[in-house]
Amino acid sequence: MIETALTRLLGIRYPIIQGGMAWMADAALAAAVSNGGGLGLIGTGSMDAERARAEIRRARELTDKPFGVNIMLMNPHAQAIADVCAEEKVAAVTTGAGSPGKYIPALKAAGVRVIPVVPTVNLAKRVVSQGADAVIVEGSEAGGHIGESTTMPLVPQVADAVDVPVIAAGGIADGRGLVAALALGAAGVQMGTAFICAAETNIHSAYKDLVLKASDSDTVVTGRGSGHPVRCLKNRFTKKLLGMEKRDASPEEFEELTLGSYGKALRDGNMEEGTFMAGQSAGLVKEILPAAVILENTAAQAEDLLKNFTAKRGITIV
Ligand code: TUI
Repeated sequence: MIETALTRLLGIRYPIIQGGMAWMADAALAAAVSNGGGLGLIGTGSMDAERARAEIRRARELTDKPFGVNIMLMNPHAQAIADVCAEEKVAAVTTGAGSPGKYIPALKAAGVRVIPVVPTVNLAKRVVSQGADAVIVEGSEAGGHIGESTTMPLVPQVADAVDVPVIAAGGIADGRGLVAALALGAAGVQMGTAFICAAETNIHSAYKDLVLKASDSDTVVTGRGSGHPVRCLKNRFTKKLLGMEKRDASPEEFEELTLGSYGKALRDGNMEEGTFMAGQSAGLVKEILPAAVILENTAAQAEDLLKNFTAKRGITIV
């Protein structure tokens, strides 16, 4: 068993948090991850406050383990959802796509652990000074909305700069990634892409098939020009978007095209017009497994590797 500052902070079995994937991470997935020993999250990026409350209550019926809520800060309902999280006293809130300072005091007063996703050392320092209990350091290998820096150099720099547990995210989908994260100074990992293919994730099967078939070079970042970089699986739609970026298409043109493209991927498996967000670790995801098995396999591989590291890697320390 790998116990870290993260397992102790949240009272969970494995040092693994599920990504807060908007449109995808509902009560069923969150409860499956929490029942499996990780921290499950309800991704509220596409919800309003009452829908978020309903999902929280549904998750409570499905698990008696701690679970959390991800608040996507570009969601116009972010404040109301934060209020609901405080009222419902969820175990933890993670935030993404913005700076969560104004939400931290009320959440902490309600006993909610606040764990912002940060893409830079500066934002990590700022949120810790504002009271964050831990930070998720997300490199640009991750799927969805991303920052600039990659996981490998970013995690140790944040670990050196803050005195709260650091959770590494971006490019991690197995026990080797977990061990690497621990070596970089993290107390655990967040995995999103690995859970796209959890049996409990309720999306169109074509989405899961795309992830299962993906190789190392099958993701691409769109929107770098517009300041909203999003990593997703390559398809005809991303080709079209990148073409529009080359000819400097207007923001309105982009909005018209991208609006609804997430639903088209998740609900309809529409390869022509869908945005299939996924990280570079898609190439590591090979089968559909229950969330509990994904967690168990990751932790077991990490534990074995940590115990027998030098022998397994053919390293002799002379
Ligand atoms: O939030 C994510 N990943 C997401 S959110 C999302 S929903 C969406 N869909 C389409 C377009 C945009 C969003 C899909 N994937 N990850 C966490 C994350 N947060 N990555 C980067 C950041 C971030 C960026 C800037 C966090 C803070 C930040 O702060 C800027 C500031 O205010 O200082």
